[in-house]
Amino acid sequence: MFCEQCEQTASGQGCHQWGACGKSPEVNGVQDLLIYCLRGLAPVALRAREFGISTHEVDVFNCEAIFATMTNVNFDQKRFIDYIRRAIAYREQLKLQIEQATGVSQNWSELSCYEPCFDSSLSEQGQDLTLKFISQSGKNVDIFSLKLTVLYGLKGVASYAFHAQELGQEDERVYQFCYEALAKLDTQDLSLDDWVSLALKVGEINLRTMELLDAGHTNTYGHPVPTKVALHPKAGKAILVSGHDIPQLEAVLKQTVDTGITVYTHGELLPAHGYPLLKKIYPHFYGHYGTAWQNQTKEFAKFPGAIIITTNCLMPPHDNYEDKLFSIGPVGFPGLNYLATGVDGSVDFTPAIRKALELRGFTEDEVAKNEPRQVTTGFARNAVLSVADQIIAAVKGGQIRHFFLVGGCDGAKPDRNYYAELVEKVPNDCIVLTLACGKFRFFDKDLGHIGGIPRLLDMGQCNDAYSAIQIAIALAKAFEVDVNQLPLSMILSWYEQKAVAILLTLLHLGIKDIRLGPTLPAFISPNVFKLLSQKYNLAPITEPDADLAACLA
Ligand code: FS2
Ligand code: SF4
Repeated sequence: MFCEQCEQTASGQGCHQWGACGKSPEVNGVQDLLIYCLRGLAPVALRAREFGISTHEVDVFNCEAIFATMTNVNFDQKRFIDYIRRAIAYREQLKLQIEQATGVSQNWSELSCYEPCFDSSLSEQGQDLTLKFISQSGKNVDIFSLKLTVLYGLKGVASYAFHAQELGQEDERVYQFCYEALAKLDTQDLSLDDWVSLALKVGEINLRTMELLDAGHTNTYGHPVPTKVALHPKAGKAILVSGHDIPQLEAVLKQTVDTGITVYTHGELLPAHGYPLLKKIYPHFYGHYGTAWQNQTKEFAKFPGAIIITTNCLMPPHDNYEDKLFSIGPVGFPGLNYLATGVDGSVDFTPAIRKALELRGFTEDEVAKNEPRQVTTGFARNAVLSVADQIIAAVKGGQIRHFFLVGGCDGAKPDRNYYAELVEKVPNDCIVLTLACGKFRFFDKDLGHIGGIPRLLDMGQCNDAYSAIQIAIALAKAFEVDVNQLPLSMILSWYEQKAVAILLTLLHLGIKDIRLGPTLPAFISPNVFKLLSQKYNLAPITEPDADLAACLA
């Protein structure tokens, strides 16, 4: 197998025997085959679009299928075989529609005519095709590195586009680009500069996609407001919802009204508490349980209710909680309870609700043992910019010296303690902005206030990088400087491909001096990294003291 798409890739060089995430070579092979089939579907979908043929169903499928191949989303071979069948069926259906529309038979590339053999190992076919892709592209390591950057960034874009369309937010440009980028992976004649431009284009399209998702969330649930979230449970039956999918969280809330079940968030769903309409409509939407994804095997085992995982990051489930864990959408694991999406796009959560009612829930005794604890979330762009005057005055008056955006993914590696240590050491006259699951290393720290402004501001999920960007742009405008001249340092942690897309967005915006860790992506070749450091001063994290000193210099 060959996979180096995430930060925990084996020995920092690539998973070749078995995925460090738990992905088997067989699953990796069918994922590769699916991507190959989607690359063959892409030129057909682009041609169909030229002839005005509607591709909407295929557009959504394309995003979902790409999303399923992201790290910690789906480990179930059967589901990938189904996606492969559908990719081929959509491709052939579109070809037929094109021929009917034009009246002429079309010439298609070998890639767009490829038929997998369903009677022999699809996984081996995927592996062979990947070896071919490596040998075709691998002659130039830097171009290969950029091709992987485009593909991995595209996975992030597709996942956000999938979420945005669930909320009715779509943009033809995003779908079109997904096909264009997939089709370009097949080209051999692009220069290094062309590939750099394409990687930055992924970042540009990702910005638009995150904007769509932001509009979907804020139009549906209102702009986030600072909200205190209980970290201690309350007595009674319980459901825990993990992942990133807020509309699916709402569907759970809707279906549990009057059941006596209390709904908790886990991981990247913590910021959902900041959306005022969810809180207003659903009084049983109560608190947050647990921390970041890599702690789920311990946290899920202890949770005394049903658990629903809506997106990444799913870890291979352990026997002691597998029966109360349910997945939906693109998420899957062999043998895991899967709640399929109906034709109307809805999920029936009855089996999870039934399981929650069977389980004991939190007992009074258990609750009494937990000290009341809470955190505050909801400092997205509207909330922060509503006090922009106060912030600007505090910066001008010297009360606020610097802002640190410490955001991104968490993971199991011990060197991720860097981020907690850095936040602890940030001087008292500085503000820490944070987002995504990396914050769970310090999210409950009391850093105090500067003139009424909390020193730790949780802006939301990874996709709320959009909010952080809007705040930076607004502050730069207010100070009449370029974003790079703001007293702002970005210290990011990456793990999976949503983070790759976000990094490309920041580079597309010309943001410089980003510090990235805990390690650099294995798929970035030394020359490509050199190029990015020269142009953007992108640098690896070092030690908290040294990095803080450099940022404040
Ligand atoms: Fe965290 Fe995992 Fe958010 Fe990433 S829950 S590392 O996929 O998307 O951030
Ligand atoms: Fe390895 Fe990450 Fe790929 Fe899993 S997703 S196989 S850990 S590189």
